[in-house]
This record gives sequence, structure tokens and C-alpha cells, in this order.
Amino acid sequence: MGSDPRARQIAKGDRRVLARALTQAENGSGDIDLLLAAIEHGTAHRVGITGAPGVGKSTLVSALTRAWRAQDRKVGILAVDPSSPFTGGALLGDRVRMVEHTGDEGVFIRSLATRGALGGLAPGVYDAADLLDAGGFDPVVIETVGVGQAELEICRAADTTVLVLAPGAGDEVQGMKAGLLEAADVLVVNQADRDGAQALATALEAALDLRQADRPRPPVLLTTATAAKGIDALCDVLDERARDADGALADRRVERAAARVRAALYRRLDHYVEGRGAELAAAAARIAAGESTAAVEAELLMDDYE
Ligand SMILES: Nc1nc2c(ncn2[C@@H]2O[C@H](COP(=O)(O)OP(=O)(O)OP(=O)(O)O)[C@@H](O)[C@H]2O)c(=O)[nH]1
Ligand SMILES: [Mg+2]
Repeated sequence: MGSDPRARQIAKGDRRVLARALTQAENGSGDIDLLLAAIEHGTAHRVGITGAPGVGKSTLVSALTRAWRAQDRKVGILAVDPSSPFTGGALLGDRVRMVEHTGDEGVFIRSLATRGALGGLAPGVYDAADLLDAGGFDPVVIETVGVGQAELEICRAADTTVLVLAPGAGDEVQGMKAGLLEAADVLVVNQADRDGAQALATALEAALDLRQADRPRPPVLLTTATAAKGIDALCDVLDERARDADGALADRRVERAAARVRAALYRRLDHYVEGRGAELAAAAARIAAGESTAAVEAELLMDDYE
């Protein structure tokens, strides 16, 4: 595709160039599109980790990272907070808990704010994952806070979505948001050292029995992230996904590409509409005077679009 000297620097492991590119990706600024067209990516396993606040996502990511580093794999971590437009305290907490990996050249940790993307995922998250992928980080972990719709959207940026739950953390299965079980590829009951973990796992299995089987049934795993228990089993499940024997990942990547094209189209259209203030005002006046309709005016404006 394109050429850009930064692409080679990132592929060779230049962290400063990568860091700068990630900032541009987050802000959608500069000539980031040029760089994105020049980098080579598409092979890293993108693992989305989501779940309610405090279930142990960051501790789990830290433990997974330790296991992956022992296999000499380079790990990219994106901490995304969809609820807040600014990088705030919660993410600072994430950083602190990841402190054991700072200074390790084989780990790249980045917090991203998703500045109020309208009706979808901030493009910067997809782009940032591409950049880490191009930098040779594999897996690329995307940790999000919370379990609402916005967080599910973020997991579409992932090849594999891991939903983390913990006993007694307000995660009673019957109260779970619709769509959550359907969206997850792997279910993890963390804090397995605490009372109620096994009961939660059993309740999850029961809920999965009722769910429509249009997708493979997600495995339910128990972990104690603080003691690195169950981590190897989770790694195995993720590796199996990454091997993609059933083609699910390949399908997911095509879906993701389609979503990104759609989002890029909406952005362009949005930009076009923003730039047509005068025409819109004139159209509104005609409609208010009963001389036209919204559909007619939209049609006229689209004729102008190029
Ligand atoms: N007992 C027990 N505590 C755990 C376990 N895993 C994490 N914790 C503790 O749970 C608390 C929250 O852990 P985090 O890893 O920060 O949880 P999180 O889901 O990343 O939290 P947010 O990013 O704020 O949503 C910390 O005090 C951890 O030490 C576990 O397996 N067992
Ligand atoms: Mg966290």
C-alpha cells in the first residue's frame, strides 16, 4: 500500500515512533492515515477483556502478560475507558497495577480515552491495535471498564472477547445485560479464591444452556489472578482461538473491516454535513414555509456530494 518511513521504524521496534503514532491515532490527528496505510498488520491476536469494575481485569491482564512474556511473546495492552471522555483516575489505577511490566521492552501499555464517539467505537481504538500489531506485539489486549453497550462495542475491536466476572460483585447472572453472554467468546470467573465462585460458574453454565446456539459455546474458566491460578488454562484457550481452526477469527476480521469502512463513511458524511451550514439553514427555511420536505432537501444535498 503506501510508504512511510515511520512504518519501518515501528516494525523494527522503535517505541518512540510507536508512542507518537498512538497519540495521533487516539486524536485522529496529523497524517496518521498515511502511516496506517503503510504499516503491515493483521496477524496479532486481539484479546478484549471486559467486565464490571473491580472484578480483577487488570490483575488478570498482568498475570496473562507474565505468562506470555515467559514464552517470549511481545504483549501490547490498550486500557480503554469508554465512560469517561478524559483519561482519569481509573486508568491511573490500571497503570499502577501494571507496574511490574514497566521497563520491559517486550510490553507496551497505553491508556486510551474514547472521546465521545457518536454511536460507535472511537476509530482510534482500532487504529491503535493495528499499530501495536505492526510493532510485533502479539497478543494485543484491549481492557475496557464496565459491561454496558459501549464496552461491548469496544470488544468488536477484538478477535476474542473475554468477559470477566467475580462472585458477589453485582454480577448476578440473571441481572446481566442482554447480549453480554452472546458477545463473549470466553467467560472467566475470577477471584475463585472467594466464596461463591463455583456457584457463579455453575449459574453461568446454566445460562449458557438456555442461550441460542448460533455461535460456539464459550468455555467457563475459573481464575485467581492474584495467585496466578488458572492462567495457563486461559492462555491455552486463547492460543486455541488464535490458531483459528474453525475460521471464526477470520470471519471476525472481515466483520471488523466492514464496520470500519462503515464508520469511515459516516465520518466523511458527518464532515460533509458539518460544512453545509448555510445550505441546511436555507433548506430548513423552505421546509418551515411548507415549500419542501426533508427528504427532498437531503436528496438535493446528496446530489452535491462528492
Ligand atoms: N481475592 C482476590 N482478589 C483479586 C483477584 N484478582 C484481583 N483481585 C483484587 O481485586 C481488586 C480489583 O482488581 P483490578 O485488577 O484492579 O480489577 P479491574 O477489573 O481491573 O478494576 P477496574 O479497572 O477498576 O474496573 C484488587 O484489589 C485486586 O487485588 C483474585 O483472583 N482474588
Ligand atoms: Mg482495570
